[in-house]
Amino acid sequence: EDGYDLWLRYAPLDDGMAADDAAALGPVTSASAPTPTIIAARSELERGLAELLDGHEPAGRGIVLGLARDLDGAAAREAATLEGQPAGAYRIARLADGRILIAAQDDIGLLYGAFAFLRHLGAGEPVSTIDDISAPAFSLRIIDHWGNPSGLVERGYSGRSIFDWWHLPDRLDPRMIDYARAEASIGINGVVVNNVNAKAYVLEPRYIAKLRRLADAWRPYGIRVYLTARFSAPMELGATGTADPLDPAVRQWWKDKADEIYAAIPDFGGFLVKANSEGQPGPQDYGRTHADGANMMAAALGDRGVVLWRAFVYSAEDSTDRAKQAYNEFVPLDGKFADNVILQVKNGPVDFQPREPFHPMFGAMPHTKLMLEGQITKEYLGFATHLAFLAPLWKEVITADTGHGGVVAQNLVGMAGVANTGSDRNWSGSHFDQANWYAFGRLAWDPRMSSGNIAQEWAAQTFSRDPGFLAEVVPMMLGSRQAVVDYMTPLGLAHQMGTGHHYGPAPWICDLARPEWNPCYYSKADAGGIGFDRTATGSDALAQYAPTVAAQWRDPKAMDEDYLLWFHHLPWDFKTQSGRALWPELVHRYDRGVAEVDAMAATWASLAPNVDEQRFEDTSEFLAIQQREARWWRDASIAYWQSVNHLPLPEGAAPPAHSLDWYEALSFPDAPAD
Ligand code: BDP
Repeated sequence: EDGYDLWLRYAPLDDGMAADDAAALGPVTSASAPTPTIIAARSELERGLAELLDGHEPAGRGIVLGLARDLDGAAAREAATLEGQPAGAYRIARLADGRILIAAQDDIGLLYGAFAFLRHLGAGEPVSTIDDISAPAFSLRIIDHWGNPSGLVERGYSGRSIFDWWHLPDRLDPRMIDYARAEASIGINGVVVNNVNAKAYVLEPRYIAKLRRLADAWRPYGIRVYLTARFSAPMELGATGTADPLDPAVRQWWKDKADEIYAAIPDFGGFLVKANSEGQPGPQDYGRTHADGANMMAAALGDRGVVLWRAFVYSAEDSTDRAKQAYNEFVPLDGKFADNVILQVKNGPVDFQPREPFHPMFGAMPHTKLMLEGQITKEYLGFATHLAFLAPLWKEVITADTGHGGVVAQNLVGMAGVANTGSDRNWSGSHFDQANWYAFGRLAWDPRMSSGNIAQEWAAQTFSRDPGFLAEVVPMMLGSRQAVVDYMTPLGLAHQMGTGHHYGPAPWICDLARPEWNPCYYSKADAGGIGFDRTATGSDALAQYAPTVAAQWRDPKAMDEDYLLWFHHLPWDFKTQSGRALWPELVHRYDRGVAEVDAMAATWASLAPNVDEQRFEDTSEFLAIQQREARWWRDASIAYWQSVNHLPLPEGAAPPAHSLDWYEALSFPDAPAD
């Protein structure tokens, strides 16, 4: 058990259940002509059932895969319930004659239905109770890879890139098929294969050939490939003297490039673009707007694909409040983007922090398509080492009321997750980080799913269906992200991580060239207090939210304190809702985080009988690191705040293990920084 099989482990059901299920199941047949996707669905079912039933011969009526148009009688009536549903929807039903029907309106729906059926069985549901109809909430369910052609992955903590660019197109790593199975099993239908900080040369013909090999391999699994395109590519590749989006030669170059890609890959998804952000080129270099740039690329693609234009922008010119910049640049452009442009907006206004309020652009651009970008790889949450289940983080955002009519999820056309996969045998760098990949896909399919249900079905398939095990591991997962928030950045603090690598505490950093690179910029801690005033007396970022939303965060005495210091600069003796003053409350939250990690480690230790030795040990070792590092975060942070506020430790609080100097002197030359 090395984790390679992910949640597609298909571990044998216990004997009684396997016998019952086998009695109710029979051979897999297809009512529809075999296409590569239908063949993939059948073979996944056959493979999964053989493993789950573990030698028990299916003796009942068969499992029928069928497109609605190929079915008749009772099966057709069940399939008709899918009418009007979007691509990929499926229906799983038990027919009166005992057959199991997996029906859909398109091939990919059959594959999704096959995976769903195996998921139900894998989670331990008896065949007799499985009855499912499901459709994806969003049409775009995308994974963004941040790997470079060299094989290094920016913010990757699980080895090298999974893409073997060196040997492509001549050799396709068989892992690419397992990868596609995994993505399809959670409904992912698009993969951006290269870093947002892209090289121009990935648009050269030799890369298009590599991409084509991947596209051909993934097509049966419903996955379209996308490329990050560097805005200055025509210039860098020597074709034009400018990258100005209004220049006819530039426009023609992109059009020709799109035609060239579509000739090789007829279902190419489109371009992802990071423009005028962190030094990347973009339309503003030519005095043009984001809309000018995005629309130029959109015109090149036409109705064949989409431009995913990132809204993650911040510039040195206006660093009064980095959190305001994307909204300021993009909201005035509402309605100016072409139909096939989608703005890809990070979940929060700064940058994938352990907790941020939802991005104020959500709901604020009614005439523009938006999608949410989440980070599955845990750049700011302890890399792959710390256990933090992220479904609660994403749920917090997608269920937030925008105040513009509806919750965030209702304002989206898709979700994109920054991958945490790599060449590590277990794909994600740690076993529990597989859960974040899984959860992202499940939420992009159905944002109404609860974090608890997702954790439960993942853990049952990945580790053990034992109810006693699940009763322990699911709550442990659900509390894990809040634990990280508490020991790293409690009460709405953000960006206190070390420079460059973003691992470990560095609240004292205050001397970097650009103000918004410094942790002290975000904490604004001084002798008088701590926190970023984003009310009208400060940056007034609060005004970017709808009035009802702004109102809920305006009063520090009454608001949800999880966002307290995000929006308010408060004196150290400010009275919090617990009755404690801010300083002891802050210390209390750090301690709570540390205690929670200790509890997680104790829970895990008690689960040894339920988990195979290798994965148990791997996870135990990481939890031990997390216990130590949670203390490091707490102690270093408290030591620094004390150097600023000169306050004694609250009664009963343990003093930091070392002096502030000791923490400041630590360095991490070997931490993966990019
Ligand atoms: C930041 C990462 C950086 C990415 C950037 C982005 O530190 O490596 O390039 O996000 O999303 O969080 O473009």
